[in-house]
Amino acid sequence: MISSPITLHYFVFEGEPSIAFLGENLNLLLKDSGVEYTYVRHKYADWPSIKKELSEKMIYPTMPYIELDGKLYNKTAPTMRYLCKKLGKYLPANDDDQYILEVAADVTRDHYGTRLPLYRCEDKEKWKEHFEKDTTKYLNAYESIYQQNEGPYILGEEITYADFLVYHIIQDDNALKHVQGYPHVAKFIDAFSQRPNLTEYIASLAK
Ligand SMILES: N[C@@H](CCC(=O)N[C@@H](CS)C(=O)NCC(=O)O)C(=O)O
Repeated sequence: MISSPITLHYFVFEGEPSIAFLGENLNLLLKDSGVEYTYVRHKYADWPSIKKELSEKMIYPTMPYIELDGKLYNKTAPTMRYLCKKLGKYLPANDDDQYILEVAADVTRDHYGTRLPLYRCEDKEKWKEHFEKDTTKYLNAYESIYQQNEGPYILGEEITYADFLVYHIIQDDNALKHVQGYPHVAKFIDAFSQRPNLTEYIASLAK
């Protein structure tokens, strides 16, 4: 149960789309859940002083992190799983499904590792190379993950925390427009974009 408002903290990356990178995974999950929360975006220039302050309150401070019930939680996927337990949703029913979700989360982490070096990269040739070498590889991996239960989500009808990670890395990798050749991924993206608490927000990002 969540009894107090949540604050999500992350950077705002100037010159990059405001959605960029890890904080958005938590933002999407919180928005979808309908729980009350505030999203605070910090300038990177302020990070040294924030980090110093956080060092007394958490192990190895990094963004994003959340404040909940007077405590701080960081590291994206562990924080998502912790929140899911508190919310009582987005979690699997058994260990085998848990394993599938962890595999999917792990794949998104690898995918993120290939996208990160392109931060602020304006070289179209490098993006093309990345798309051909990495993005297509991961879209194929997601296709095999999503086809297992016929979708629209990884485990079938019910969305889980790993679906938020998959959606957002595809979004951050500028690959939402490339999912047509991957029918189960396309079905997932379509279902995700139509979630009642997300649809307006996702449409606003496209403007
Ligand atoms: N594994 C962590 C990675 C967090 C991370 O490296 N965050 C970056 C921003 S995207 C950060 O805080 N960088 C500043 C630093 O490491 O001091 C997670 O999933 O949250």
